[in-house]
Amino acid sequence: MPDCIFCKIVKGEIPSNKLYEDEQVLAFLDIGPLSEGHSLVIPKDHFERFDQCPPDTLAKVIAAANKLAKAVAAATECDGYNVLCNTGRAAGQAVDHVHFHIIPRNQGDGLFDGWPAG
Ligand code: IU
Repeated sequence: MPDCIFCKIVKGEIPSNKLYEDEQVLAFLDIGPLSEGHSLVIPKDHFERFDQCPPDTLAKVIAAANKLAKAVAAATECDGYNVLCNTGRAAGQAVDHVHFHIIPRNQGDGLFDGWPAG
């Protein structure tokens, strides 16, 4: 995908602050963090949407996110975190290369006020 910004990050054509990398998965700091430690976990292969990513690839991405979330939570000493995969413009997906956000949260930080309900 020549015009995909995340593919360019995978190929090293655009720099990123890498947090984790293996054959199939890359994790890096979000360039516009919602909180300290906001990270993205992506498959190296290009899939536009969550529902287009094959389950075995998804399993690798989630397994990496699982480890990374623990490390990010420990490093930032956050109270909690969100793991999010926006899919489609209506749901806030801006970059068309499937990615999971890990967003550290703290009590009263006001992020996502009103959501999730309760
Ligand atoms: P979204 O779920 O597609 O809305 O999230 C895209 C994220 O990618 C968003 O948080 C951006 O700050 C982030 N990002 C990035 O980390 N590096 C980039 O070069 C670009 C976007 I473009």
